[in-house]
Amino acid sequence: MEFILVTPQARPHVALIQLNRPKELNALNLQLMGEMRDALKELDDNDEVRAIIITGNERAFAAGADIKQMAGKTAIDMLNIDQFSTWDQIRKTKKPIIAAVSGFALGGGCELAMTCDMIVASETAQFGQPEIKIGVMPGAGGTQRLTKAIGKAKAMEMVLTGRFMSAAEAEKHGLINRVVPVELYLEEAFKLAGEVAQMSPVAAKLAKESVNRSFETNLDEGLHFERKNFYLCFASEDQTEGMNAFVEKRKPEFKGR
Ligand code: DAK
Repeated sequence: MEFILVTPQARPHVALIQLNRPKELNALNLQLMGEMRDALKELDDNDEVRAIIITGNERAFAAGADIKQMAGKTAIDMLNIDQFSTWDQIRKTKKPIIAAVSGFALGGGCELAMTCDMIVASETAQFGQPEIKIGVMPGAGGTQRLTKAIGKAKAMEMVLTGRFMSAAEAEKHGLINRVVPVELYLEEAFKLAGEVAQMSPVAAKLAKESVNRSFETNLDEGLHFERKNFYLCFASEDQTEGMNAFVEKRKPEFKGR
């Protein structure tokens, strides 16, 4: 891996992926995104990993797709490169992913953070979809996920003007989970990931899938989907362990089976 650093056991059962193109503010070139896709697939298949953190550095989570790499492309180049399969693969990761964001999370960087399941931000984080300023528009879910997270008015303003949103504002409008001082944002993400990693990995996967389904379907279908996943939990050893531990007044030991 050239543009990301992967630590499968950064903390017990918690993996860390760090974007590592600091000079380019972690601009997401094709190679970086391919590495991200492969790393997530590996971590998703690794039974020891129960939660994943994606982070950048203090100055930038990611300042968007690599504009220098995109600048000369034609529509057919973009079609043939088919970046969407990479982004779709990221979206299909079954384990919970937390974005730990400091500094710029712009364009594809904001979209990458929103593809994650939760976002912890530093006070210096800035979110934005500034593609309009370079003559395009969001292409990796920005118009959809941002709108669902913060509502039409605010999303429209960000997408149409390219205006950045501060971490405080992003928290106020429900885009992110929490804001902490810059020296604490990664630690806070580890804390949150650590909490998730203590839960049943089976239930966590099924719950993540069910919450995400709510974005894709109507209430009736969503409830139906939730119900099936709820039943499926009862096929797991973790369900037996979790309920027995409660009755026996002890801490459960989940195994992900
Ligand atoms: N791409 C390439 N290089 C970038 C970059 C980017 N997005 N952002 C920053 N850099 C580079 C700068 O060119 C500069 O490099 P050098 O000149 O030193 O070689 C270096 O990073 C430091 O940046 P600045 O000198 O500009 O630093 P400042 O602090 O002055 O400004 C900034 C920081 C973040 C405000 C500024 O760099 C900026 O405006 N960056 C561009 C932000 C942007 O427009 N982002 C959206 C890009 S479009 C898709 C998936 C995703 C996408 C599209 C399709 N598919 C699945 C099909 C996504 C599209 C986008 O994200």
